[in-house]
Amino acid sequence: MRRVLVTGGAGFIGSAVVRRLVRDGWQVLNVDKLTYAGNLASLNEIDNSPNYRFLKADIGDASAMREALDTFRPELVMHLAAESHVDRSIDGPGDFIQTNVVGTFNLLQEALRYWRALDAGAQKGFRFHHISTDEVFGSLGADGLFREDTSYDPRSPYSASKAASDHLVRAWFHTYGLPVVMSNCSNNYGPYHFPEKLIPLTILNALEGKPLPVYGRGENVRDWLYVDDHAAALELIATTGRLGESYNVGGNNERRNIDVVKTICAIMDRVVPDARIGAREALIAFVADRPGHDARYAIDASKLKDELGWVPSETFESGIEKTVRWYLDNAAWWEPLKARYDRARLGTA
Ligand code: NAD
Ligand code: TDX
Repeated sequence: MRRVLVTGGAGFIGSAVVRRLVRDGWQVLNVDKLTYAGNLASLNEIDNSPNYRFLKADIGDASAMREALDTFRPELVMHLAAESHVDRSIDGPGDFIQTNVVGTFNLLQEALRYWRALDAGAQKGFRFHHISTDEVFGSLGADGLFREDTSYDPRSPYSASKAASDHLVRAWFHTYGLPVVMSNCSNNYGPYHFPEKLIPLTILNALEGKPLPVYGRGENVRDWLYVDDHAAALELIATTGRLGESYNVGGNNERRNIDVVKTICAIMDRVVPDARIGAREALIAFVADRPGHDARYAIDASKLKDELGWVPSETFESGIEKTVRWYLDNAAWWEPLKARYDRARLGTA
């Protein structure tokens, strides 16, 4: 049976990847520190599977990573663990440098040591897949798309830390021959998304009749991809992507933030009308802009389509409807997280 070590598997995308890999017959070891963003409840549907194991550990802990690799003996490492929220990186960049840069360095060192000690056959089959973001490419004007050869131009502490990690991974391929493959994806959305991010925050505040914060004038554009489409792309890239290559992942779903928020309001008004709240668009509150707010992200995913045959299965319209309905049906998952998030925002936590 194929064995994969996933870092960050208790997070939003990592949990979608773990659920998918277990369903696809992989033996999975999920290594996660369980920061505020890690949540084992996102793995309830597979955590009784004999093919799934969990290890609470920090990717920055060399001896823990060494032991995990040596005892589990994976043929694939999928590295998703990261600090992921741009606003938090502005308020406190230290954790981003520690996990995204130093943690990735540490994991690369341990993966290299593990890979070098494998026999020739196992060495050939081993891969390290580094999962990254389109934010490393910076900010687009009205035209153009991010391609794999677009120059790096990160602008937030988060994207700079992810760019640094991408450079490290490439260096370990060219310098030491570690068999790596990389991917850079656009904004994900879908079930199990932590309620600090735009889409779940908007859904839950709209449900509760609270203000819907839109930064600046809401003109910034993001390219949205349903999380399960990303998970499918990641399994494909991890197993069949060319070594040393990177693949851009995106769904051709560019939307201005204000249009995303209005779309969610319209779905909520239709699916859960509430006379006390009325039309939810009235809840939109334009607030101070994010410092250094990137204007537009948009992905050219043609390399992934042409080489590996990946295409997304959800449109933004189908995916956002599914996502709203998931949050309405899964209050037990988000209620404790949202309550903690609201208290922290109000400074009462
Ligand atoms: P997330 O914040 O939801 O989850 C991150 C997970 O990593 C959490 O479970 C957390 O506990 C764990 N973690 C954090 N620090 C750790 C450490 N030091 N050691 C071990 N585990 C640690 O993030 P996400 O949105 O699921 O993103 C996953 C990956 O995908 C990240 O690398 C991110 O940069 C990348 N990415 C995210 C998006 C997106 O839209 N969310 C888009 C493109 C790429
Ligand atoms: O309250 C809000 N109001 C608002 O207008 C929040 C939280 C966000 N925004 C804006 C900022 C962005 O333009 O919405 C857009 C999306 O914001 P986030 O959900 O914070 O995502 P973003 O900053 O684009 O980054 C996400 O996608 C790329 C992930 O958090 C990253 O980990 C990933 O790399």
